[in-house]
This record gives sequence, structure tokens and C-alpha cells, in this order.
Amino acid sequence: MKVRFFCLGFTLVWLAVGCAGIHGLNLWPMPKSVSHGGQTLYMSKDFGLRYEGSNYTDASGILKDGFARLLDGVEADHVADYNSTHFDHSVLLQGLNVIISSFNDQLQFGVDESYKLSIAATGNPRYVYLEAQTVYGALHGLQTFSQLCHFDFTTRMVEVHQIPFTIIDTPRFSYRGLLIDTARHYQSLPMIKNVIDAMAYSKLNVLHWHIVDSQSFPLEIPSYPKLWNGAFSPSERYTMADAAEIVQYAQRRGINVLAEIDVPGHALSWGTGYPSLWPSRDCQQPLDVSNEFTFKVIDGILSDFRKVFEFRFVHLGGDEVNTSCWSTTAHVNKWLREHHLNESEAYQYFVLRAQNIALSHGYEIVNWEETFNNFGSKLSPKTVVHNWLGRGVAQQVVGKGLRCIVSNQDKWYLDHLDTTWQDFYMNEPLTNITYPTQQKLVIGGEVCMWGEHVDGSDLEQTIWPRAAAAAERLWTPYENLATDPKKVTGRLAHFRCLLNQRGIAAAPLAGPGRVAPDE
Ligand code: CP6
Repeated sequence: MKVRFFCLGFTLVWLAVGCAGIHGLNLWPMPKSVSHGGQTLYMSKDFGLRYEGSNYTDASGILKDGFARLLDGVEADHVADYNSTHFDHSVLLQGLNVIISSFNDQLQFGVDESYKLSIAATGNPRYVYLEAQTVYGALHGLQTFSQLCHFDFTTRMVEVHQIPFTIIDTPRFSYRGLLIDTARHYQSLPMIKNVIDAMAYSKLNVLHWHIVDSQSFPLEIPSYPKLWNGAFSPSERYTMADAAEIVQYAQRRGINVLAEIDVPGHALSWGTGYPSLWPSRDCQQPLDVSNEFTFKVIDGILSDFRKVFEFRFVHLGGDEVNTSCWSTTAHVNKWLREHHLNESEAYQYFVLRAQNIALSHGYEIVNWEETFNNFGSKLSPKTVVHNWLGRGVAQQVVGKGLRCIVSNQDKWYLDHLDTTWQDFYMNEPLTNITYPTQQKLVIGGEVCMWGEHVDGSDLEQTIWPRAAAAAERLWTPYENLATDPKKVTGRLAHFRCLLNQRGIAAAPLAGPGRVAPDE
């Protein structure tokens, strides 16, 4: 409730702020190709959605909802009614005509996200045309169109400039992620939805939900109902229905949810409800590798996940595992000797066994890069290696034929407050990867909002606008990206203003004033 009130307050204040400014097309992220003229049209009071030339029926209602959000976002309900005036009706945009080829509204990794958006030079009545293979491409087209609409507060009209135009667009990478961490600080459902909204505005398409960690286990697991005894408090928990609500909210905006259970490290909170998951009271992590119950619990969690988290991938962590207390705990040590495993072999055994459980539930796997660094050749070919430590790992991963997600901490960690939006913008996932077959294995990148130092009071302004800078890197063709971030400052400042208008507390770009002067 507090969060809702907070955001509403911002919305009301920001509504009074126009995002006028710089000439030209202030699109973010920049599409693949844009050609345009200089005519202006005005959105009709009855601006509507139609499907002429398409058999698409929008059975899911996803497009209709997206269109309603578009109208809401551009303040269409505040538009003056021209029917009662002597307004020249030939300059009115009557509606949006959408043509979608595929009836399949299932969201999955690699879904076609391309679209074409255009307004012709002439026509009576005038329409915007949006063509896409899938409804998810169409949603991106709606986002782009929303950025072309400007509400004029004096005339109370939504203006669309630069007509005629044709925009052809498709993402550079199919995985464009943002990590949130609900274990170090709980995040409310409205706040998570807010993050999802802003992801949709910037065309990010994977919410990596780092749900649990050592500090807390906030998620209900029906198979093992005592796991969420590890939550901070009874109110700081998510039911499975909550999780399903988040997944559905994200899906209807073209965003997949990548759920993570980080094992065997980062899992201390699991033992609050089931202490036998700890090697001992003195050694509470990593999870007890010698105990069959550990793998039963992982199996139970992933079987419950499968009912809610429909994305092709599940993230199994595998980072920062300090195995030393496996050797110093008597019963684990005995087990290691019986199985002829040293600590590092036991770590490998654990990760591979967890991988097999995930595979048995029909998931492909994402693991943090330490798993690759330690035993890359043993990983399932269905593994995507998630880089975080440094540069150069992606090159090695794709060299071994595995897929990779880039999140190098020196540039794409949002918890590093001294990393600037320019750093985020300039981080290139394909650095030193030149063979096209290897480039294809880099499925994308992800910015990470680790939760140790953020909660609902500062989450949004810590994420935005820096995550949006990375979003353009991941969306826009390499050839169209600025080599000097100064060239995009005005456009990003405009997008940040748009986020503010839509109720997202994005921070200012550095420098005083509404637009940072020259940085
Ligand atoms: N939590 C988990 C973290 C981090 C990782 N995993 C992390 C490590 C170093 C930095 C930031 C975050 N907080 N589970 C590493 C992937 Cl600098």
C-alpha cells in the first residue's frame, strides 16, 4: 500500500511535466530502420484498434490490453473532442490497423519480436499500420508508437510528428534481461509489476527473478511447505499464486520470467524449515551434498516451479560455493571419502545432479559461470552459462559450443552505483567474438540489480535509466549504436522523462537541469 501511494504521488507531480525537447525522433531503444517526413497529425478522440487485412482474433486479449495501455500512456482520454469544433478532420489519425500473422500467442524464448510501423503520406481516413509476425512483435510496435505521440498540454491534442514514416524493427539479441533479488530485501508485488512495466517500455524481455538466497526464502513451495519458514516475516512472502500472477503479468507484456534457485551455495535460508539441509549447525552452507533429502527438495521445488514458471529455462545458480565445511563436517567428510570425491568434485557432482533434475522437468538450464570455469566440459549441452565475473569468459564459453548470457560485473551490475549510464551503454556483449557461429551462441545480456542495498524506497531509481542504456545495446543493431555516448544523451534523457511521466521513478542523468548539458 505504501508503495502504491508513493508512486501515485510521483505520477501526479510528473504529469505536469512535458517531455518536449530535442528535435527529431526520440525513440528508445533506437529501431533497426527509420525513415520519416515532417508532417504532423493529431490523434482522434475515437482513435481505435482494427484488424483489417488480418485474421488475427486476439483470443488472449493481449493486444487489446496493450492498446488500452497505449491510450492510457499517451493521455488519450484527455484529448479534446474535435467533433464539436471546426477542426480540419483530414489531419486526424483515426486509428491503428494491426496485422498479425501468427495465431500462436504463446510466449517463449526466441519468439519473433519483429514489427513494422508506418503512416502513409496520404489517405482518408488516416490510419497507423502495424504489422508483426506475433502479438509480441506488435506489443513492441505499440511501445514505439507511444513514443511518437506527444500530448500537448495547451491544445489538449496528441500530436504525431514526422509523418510519413516507416519503422522496421527487430531485436539484435533474443535474451534481454534484468535481475531482481527478492531475498536480500523483499519487494512487493506492485513494485515488481512496476519493474515489469518499465522493462516493457525499454523492450527488455526477461525478468530474472533471483527469488531466494541465504538471507531469506520468501516463496511458498507446496511440496516442502516449511521452506518459506526462512522468509523474513510472514508478510514478506510470495504464495505460488503471487508468483503465477507475476508470470502472467509479465507474459502479457512480452516478458518471460527466469526463476532462480541458487544451489548449492547461497542457500542457507532453506535450512530454517529443514535443518537437515545444513551440513551442521556450525556449517549452514553449502547445502548438504551427502544427504539424499537435499536432492529430493530440489526435485520438489522444480516440480512446483514447472507448474508456474513456463519459461524454457530455469536458473540453478552455482556461484560462490565455499565447500570447505563439507570436509570439516564429520558425516559429510565420511561420505566424500566413501565416494572418492574431493570438495571440488563434490561441487561438480552437486551441480550436475541438480542439472539432471531440471532436465527431467523439461527445463533447459542457466548456471553462473563458476560452473563452466571449474568443469565446463561436463555441463549439459542444454546449459546457458551466465557470465558475471569478468570479460573474456563469454569468448571461452561460445568457443566450447555452449550458449552464454553476458552480465560482466564491471559494467552491468546496477548495485555498483559508480557505474555510469555511459558504462552501461558502451558494454558490448560480442567483444572479441568474431565468428558468426560463435556470435549466435551469445543469446544476449542481462543487467543485475542485486538486493543487498535496495528496497522499495530506491529500487526504481537505482535501476533506471541505466538499465535502459543497456537495453538499447541489446536491442539496436550494432551498426546503429552510438560509438560515443554523448550522441545519445538527449534521447536517453527524453526516455527517462517518459519513464517519470509513466510513474517510474527513474533517476536523472548526471548533471543539473532537465537534460544533462554535455555528458
Ligand atoms: N548474490 C548471489 C550476490 C552476488 C552473486 N550471487 C554478487 C557477487 C558480487 C557482486 C555482486 C553480486 N550478491 N547469489 C554473484 C553472481 Cl560485486
